[in-house]
Amino acid sequence: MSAIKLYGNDHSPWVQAVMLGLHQKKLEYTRSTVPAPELLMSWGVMMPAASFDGEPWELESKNLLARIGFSPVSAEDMAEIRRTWQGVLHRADFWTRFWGEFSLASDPCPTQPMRLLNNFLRSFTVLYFFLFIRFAVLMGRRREPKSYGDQYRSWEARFAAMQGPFLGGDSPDSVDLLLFGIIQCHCSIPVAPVTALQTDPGLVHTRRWISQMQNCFSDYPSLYSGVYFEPHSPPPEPAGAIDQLAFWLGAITILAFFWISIPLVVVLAYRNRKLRG
Ligand SMILES: N[C@@H](CCC(=O)N[C@@H](CS)C(=O)NCC(=O)O)C(=O)O
Repeated sequence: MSAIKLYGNDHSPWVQAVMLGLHQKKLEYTRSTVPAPELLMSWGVMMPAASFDGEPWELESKNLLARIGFSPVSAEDMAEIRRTWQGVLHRADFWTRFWGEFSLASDPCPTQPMRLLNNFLRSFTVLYFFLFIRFAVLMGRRREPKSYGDQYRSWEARFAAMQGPFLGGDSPDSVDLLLFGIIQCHCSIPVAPVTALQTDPGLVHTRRWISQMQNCFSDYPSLYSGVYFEPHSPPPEPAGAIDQLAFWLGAITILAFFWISIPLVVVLAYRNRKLRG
């Protein structure tokens, strides 16, 4: 594979899984936090999406992982992975925290003018996800479990029974990457599941697996969990001051033009749902 383009923000669990996979396979790729026009026209701001060697953009993290050489994921495993996403709707409890953390997750483009433009434009995707989460909360989609540790019980049993250090054996495979991607998401704007994962006495093997994943990805630049789990590591490099400024200018602009940006969010979200059935 000579050219891989990835679209997505590293706060997304599914984007994280693909980034981890690309990192593990040592595949070179470019990433943008702004969707290419043709992608925006077809799928809105849905992430991750990747284009391999100039081919049309493809969606679905598990398919993208399969495309770069990881194993297929069963529907049962996928459902069990998704169950560990509880708590994610708390990310937008405080708008200052939500927007503040996203202001630090810079677009990675190496060329400064392009990066500034992307940081300006990506504020729209942040508005999209902010409204998306607030709407889900408003519609009563957030359920408070007795313990956020419970969503990891079935995984704890699997971690206790596994032969090698990872579910994939000697090295992480798709299920490790997708599951770890969700943990990166929980840690990118820390929510209650992080405390449960740190302290629940019944999640000893889960914590051991997290440490093994962190050892394996010690040189991965978007490792948000390193702050919370051993072996500890610093958080990802925050955006520079000018990049943050570009992001906030973008945020102010889209809020000033809310009569355009908010209906656009609604149209894109609705169309995405319709297209994906
Ligand atoms: N099944 C997809 C899920 C991707 C997904 O839900 N991405 C979120 C960001 S974390 C998104 O872009 N949502 C936009 C929307 O649903 O309109 C995958 O595994 O890639």
